[in-house]
Amino acid sequence: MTINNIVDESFIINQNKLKKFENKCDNIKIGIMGGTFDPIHYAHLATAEFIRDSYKLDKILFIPSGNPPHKKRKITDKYHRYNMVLLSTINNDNFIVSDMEIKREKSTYTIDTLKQLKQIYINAEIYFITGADAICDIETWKDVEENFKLANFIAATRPGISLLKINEKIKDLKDKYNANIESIYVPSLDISSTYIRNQLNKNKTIRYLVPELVQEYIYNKQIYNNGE
Ligand code: DND
Repeated sequence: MTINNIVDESFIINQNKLKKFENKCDNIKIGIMGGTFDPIHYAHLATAEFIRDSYKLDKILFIPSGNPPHKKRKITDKYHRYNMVLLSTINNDNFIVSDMEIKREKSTYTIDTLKQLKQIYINAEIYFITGADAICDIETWKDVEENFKLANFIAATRPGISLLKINEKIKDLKDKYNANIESIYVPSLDISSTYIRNQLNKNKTIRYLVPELVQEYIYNKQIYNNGE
């Protein structure tokens, strides 16, 4: 089977997961894993799984950003990034991918996503998952205070940023915005999308850093080999 066939199959499997989920989403806890995912890697997946288990979340919705306004560099085509998230989640019934930000033409802000999620999943409780770096930058996000009103936030540790620093930031956010936010220690995986792109630029290995299908997709589509 070619990688394009596997993407098509992943799309259908994901559509079925979404349909089933939307019919049965009352009084459930949904974790949201938003990201540029350029590319998605095992630290994203392990963090999401660890938090799903720790917080007894029913499902994790992966939401790849369409046009992330916070990224200054040129990012990879959104459909490639979306396809790689599909390929990464095909084997996990608890992981579902949403294309709501991919479909949005304008800049993708979390506040718009949370409002949309609240309309779709009316009686669900929403937990937005962020890594330590994202939580430290959260005050630069659009309508930061409103984000905190619409969702609980979970800030995961990430190599290089101590739990102490995260907890100081959380205290500050709670004081300023009355934010519902908690930190969680997740097993450290010192992997980043930047590191993976650099490895690819240097024609070096990315094996065991990303799911095999993602690696195959990257090589097949020849992304990340043009100095970006
Ligand atoms: P990133 O571009 O940082 O995602 O975006 C994270 C989320 O923030 C997305 O949903 C964005 O839409 C939202 N955001 C950012 C800026 C402004 C606004 C919204 C706004 O509304 O104004 P990455 O693909 O880089 O990473 C995805 C997640 O995984 C992040 O939370 C990151 O911290 C985390 N992560 C790790 N966590 C633990 N260990 C590692 C990690 N690598 C990435 N090794």
